[in-house]
Amino acid sequence: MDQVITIERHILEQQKRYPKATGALTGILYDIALVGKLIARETIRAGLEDILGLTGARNIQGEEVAKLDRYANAAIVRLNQFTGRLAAMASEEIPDLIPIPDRYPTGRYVLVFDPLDGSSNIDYSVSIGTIFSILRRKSPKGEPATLQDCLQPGRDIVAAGYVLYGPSTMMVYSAGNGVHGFTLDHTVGEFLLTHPEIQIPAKPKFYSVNQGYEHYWPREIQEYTNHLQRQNLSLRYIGSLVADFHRNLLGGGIFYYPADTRDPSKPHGKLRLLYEAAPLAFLAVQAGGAASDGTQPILDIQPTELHQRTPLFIGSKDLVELGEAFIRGEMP
Ligand code: FDP
Repeated sequence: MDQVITIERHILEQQKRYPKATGALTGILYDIALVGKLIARETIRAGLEDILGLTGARNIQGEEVAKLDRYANAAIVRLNQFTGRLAAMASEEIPDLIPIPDRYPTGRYVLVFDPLDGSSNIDYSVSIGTIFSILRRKSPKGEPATLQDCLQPGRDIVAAGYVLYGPSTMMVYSAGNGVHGFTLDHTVGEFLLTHPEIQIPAKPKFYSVNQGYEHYWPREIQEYTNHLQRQNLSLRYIGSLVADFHRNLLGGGIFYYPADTRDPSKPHGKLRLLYEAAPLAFLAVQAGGAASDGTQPILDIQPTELHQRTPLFIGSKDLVELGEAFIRGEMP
């Protein structure tokens, strides 16, 4: 490594591009890096301490809440609620908007996050991650934030990213000027720039989908998958969106989670628009890729609910567009 660049320095350099910046966005990104280190510390100790397993509760999605999920959610809320930078937060784990308590000042941004994506993998020591996006509030400053502050299309995201807890801990983010990846050096406790200006490779290597559900897919998705197999792509599916996305971001490929007929209560697939699909779509586009729900760019979707689901096709642009073509019935 020629030059050692910490995430703090990198974020600060990015801020200098905007002479009018107040430093609030920079502060939020710092805090996410910090909370990422705290969560990484807990994931490393999982198994040694009583932190594996389920809490016995179910979240808004009806999914079982793992203890680490609960820890990660509480850590993010606690660290961000008193800084005066945020007007509100929204989390996968919490049914409604998370207001900033009256005793603390409020700011110009909202933070939307999935504290621990892929959490059904925790007990098996498989990579998991925290996904986030930061938006400018729409409601007037000084008044309580509203749900509409969070219900903004991905095009309005100011910054987004994730922290991946894998063999190494990485933070990948974009504030609209490329995608940059940092690896946590545990010996000094710093995220160091290891992957500047990430671009999805032109030649894709992987396709990633839960092929166990193939029989529940519409015919065009089955045909699309058969087509990808004939392109000599390797199948890689971790079952942790953030880890699957990260691999394909660096290696090239597509991840998709289409709508299927397994569960009639989930006609739009499983993944959540606001804190899974939209932030990753923002990164994919910044890295020269694309993200679609099969008919339109993810970034164009106007959310109507906090926990709304969407089909997702994300990664290499050509493969995303090919998926859309199959869905329109235009097979090559
Ligand atoms: P998980 O249920 O473990 O939290 O969004 C949830 C998610 O994981 C994604 O991270 C992952 O890509 C997907 O669900 C896996 O779902 P399947 O088990 O249905 O493949």
